[in-house]
Amino acid sequence: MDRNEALAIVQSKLKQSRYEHTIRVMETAIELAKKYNVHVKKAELAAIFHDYAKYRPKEEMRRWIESTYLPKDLLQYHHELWHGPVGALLVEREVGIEDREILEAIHFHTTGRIHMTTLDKVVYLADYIEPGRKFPGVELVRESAWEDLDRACWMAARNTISFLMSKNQPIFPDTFHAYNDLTKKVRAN
Ligand code: DGI
Ligand code: FE
Ligand code: FE
Repeated sequence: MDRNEALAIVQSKLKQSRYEHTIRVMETAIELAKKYNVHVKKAELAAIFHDYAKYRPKEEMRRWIESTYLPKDLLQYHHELWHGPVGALLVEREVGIEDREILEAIHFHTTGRIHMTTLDKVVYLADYIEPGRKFPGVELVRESAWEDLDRACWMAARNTISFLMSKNQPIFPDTFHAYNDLTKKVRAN
């Protein structure tokens, strides 16, 4: 699928501001993919579709999780965490993308996971550092992103966990798994 066809599909599913975020994630993911030798077209497509399910009604997402192979423990956590897994499912079913690496990068883009692939990391980090993001500490992550992919993802995971803890929010296990796994990699370097 080419870029313009993919963008036209997501544009019909997203608000304008979210579509503009998607374009910035795409541009950032392409640059990261070139830097870290990831398949550029896979990074482009995964980035374009990463928030595909962002505006699905909560009850529809709940039904997809209940009725498919998606992990049921998602239902015990905030519905903000559902659009990645449900997005991967719907991008396969509705758009016809079958590439597992792309679908997994979409699935795990919010939380990360243990043993993230380089494509997972590129999409996760592009979503975190795209130029429209204003999180506290994002500038340090942006600087690391062009030097050390694992370190930058580790910083993003750590910031996300700190932020959620400061709000007394529960943390999804994959978010911890990503952080723990990246901590080992960062220490090893
Ligand atoms: O969809 P985006 O807004 O572009 O970004 P995203 O998919 O990274 O979603 C970000 C939201 O997800 C943000 O509000 C923090 C939240 N989040 C990430 N990990 C966890 C989490 N929320 C909870 N409750 N638990 C997590 O582990
Ligand atoms: Fe998202
Ligand atoms: Fe996003």
